[in-house]
Formats: sequence, structure tokens, C-alpha cells
Amino acid sequence: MTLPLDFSAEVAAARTAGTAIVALESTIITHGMPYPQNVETARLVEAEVRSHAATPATIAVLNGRLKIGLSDAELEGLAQATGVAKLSRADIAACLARGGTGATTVAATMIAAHLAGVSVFATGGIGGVHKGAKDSFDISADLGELAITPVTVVAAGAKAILDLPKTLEVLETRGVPVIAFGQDDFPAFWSRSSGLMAPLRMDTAAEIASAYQMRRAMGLSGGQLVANPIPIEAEINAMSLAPLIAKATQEAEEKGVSGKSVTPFLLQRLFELTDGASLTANIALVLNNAHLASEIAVCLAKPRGND
Ligand code: PSU
Ligand code: MN
Repeated sequence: MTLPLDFSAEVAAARTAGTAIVALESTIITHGMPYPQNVETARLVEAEVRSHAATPATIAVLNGRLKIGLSDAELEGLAQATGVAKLSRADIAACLARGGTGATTVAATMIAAHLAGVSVFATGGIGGVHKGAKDSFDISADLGELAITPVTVVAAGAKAILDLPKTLEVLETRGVPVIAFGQDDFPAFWSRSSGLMAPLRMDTAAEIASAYQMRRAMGLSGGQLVANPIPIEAEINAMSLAPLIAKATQEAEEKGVSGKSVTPFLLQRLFELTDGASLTANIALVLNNAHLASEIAVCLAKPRGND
């Protein structure tokens, strides 16, 4: 069976030339931000990648085809669509086999990027261990994917809607390098610090790229999580968010929200409870991650010995 894989023209050209490519996810568009800011952000992120000498590859499943790079019309269609499936490792193959359409989460985007030979991926935040996981067992498949698929994922850490200490524990158990960029602390998405130390710290894109190459050379499975703090001018104080996160989490519990719906529900409620301030910060950090991911991808695309 041949894979139903389609490359956009610019991604196909970058593959042929061997130049840097950065994968981008689509669940952030369909389930992470409201329209029209979702498509505006997706376009800005693609432009950011292009301005740093790399080619953006936004990934999604459209009518049974795994798209590596979307046209502007495809991006717009996805951004406006309602009820789009949110695909992860468990259901991406079934969606493709049925000829369906869906947005890819971090886990599914990593799988697609790897199939396409793309080793760097920029997003906002990864999924993790949810608060209350002791009872709900809600742990994102993103963590397991980082342990097995060799893609470097640049995120702004993980949201404080998650249990961050448990998220770091699971990543450690699964052998995922967690690298804070330019600081010692693990960032918490809207805030530069979670109050937790990151296991690793690196200060340059070149260091991150060479750590990735060393893992490949050693035959270690899995990727790396680069936790890039939100730019200081866009940061939201963690103290002011804490009560809003507690409120949203309690509402989710009361409404019996579970499974795939938990993360989108919490993101939407936080957007409402902060009067949109969470979205402004979210856009700033995604752009910042796209910039760093592009630099890492450029380092990895350089022919060896030319450094
Ligand atoms: N966290 C965010 N923004 C997002 C997501 C997570 O701050 O948009 C999305 C990503 O696509 C991530 C997914 O892979 O939610 C995780 O969902 P779950 O917790 O159901 O695994
Ligand atoms: Mn989940």
C-alpha cells in the first residue's frame, strides 16, 4: 500500500533542495484558537518560518490525504470548518483509510513529519498529564509520541491547565530530553517560569540540533522537547491566571468533559475568562517558537563539515 501523502509545491521544492523545513500542527487552528485569529496566526507563523530561511509545512488530513504543507485555501477551509476531528496516534490511520478529514495534534503531526522526513516542528503547547490524572488517567498521547518518534518539538512548555510536575515525571520516565531554551526554568506557556527546573538547558539552536543528531547517531528512539519561554513583553502573570485555571478545571469536571474534549474545553474557557488576553499571548509565543524551530532546522539542514 502506498501512503496517501501529498506535499505542497514549496515543501516538495525544499525536500529536493535539502533546505530547512519546519512542521506545523493544525489542531491549534481547529481546536486551539477561534476564527479568524486561528487562520491569521497560521499565516503569520508560516511567514515567520519563511523569514528565517526555512519552509513551513502545516500538516492536516484532508479527504483521506495526509497533507504536508497546505495551500492558503486549504488553511482557510480548515480554520472555518466546525466539527473537524482531532487526530492523534490512535485514530490518524483510521481517518486516512476512511477518506476523512481531521486536524493533527502534536502526536499526529510528529508522526506525519517523520514520514515526510521533517525533523523539526513548532507549536504552542504540548498536551501532558492533566490535573486529576490520578483518577481520570488523562495523559496526552503527545508524551508517548515524544518518546518514540524522532522529531524535535519546539513549544512554550506546557500550560498550567496541566499538572506540570507529573508531566515532567512522565517525560523523564519515557526518556524524553526536555530542554529549556536560554533559562534554567521549565516555562509554563503564558508565563516564562513554572517554578520548576527543566532537566536540561541550552542557549543556542546549534546545540539543540547537535543533541538531536547525537541521539540519532546513538540509535536512541524518540525526539526532544524544546521549551522556549514566551517573550517577556507578552507574558501573563501566573498568579493572575491560577484562579481562572482552577475555575475552568472545575467547570470541566462538573460538566463531565472527558477524553479529547478536555484540552479544547479548557483553552476556550481560558480565552473567555481572560477576555481574549490568553490568545494575544498565545500568538506571540507560537511566533517565537516558529523562529527558534527555523534556526534549529537550518542547523540540521547544513551539510556536515560545512559548519
Ligand atoms: N495545548 C495548547 N494548545 C493546543 C493544544 C494543546 O496549549 O492547541 C492541542 C495540541 O494539538 C496538542 C493537543 O497536541 O491539544 C493535546 O490534546 P490532548 O490533551 O487531548 O492530548
Ligand atoms: Mn487528553
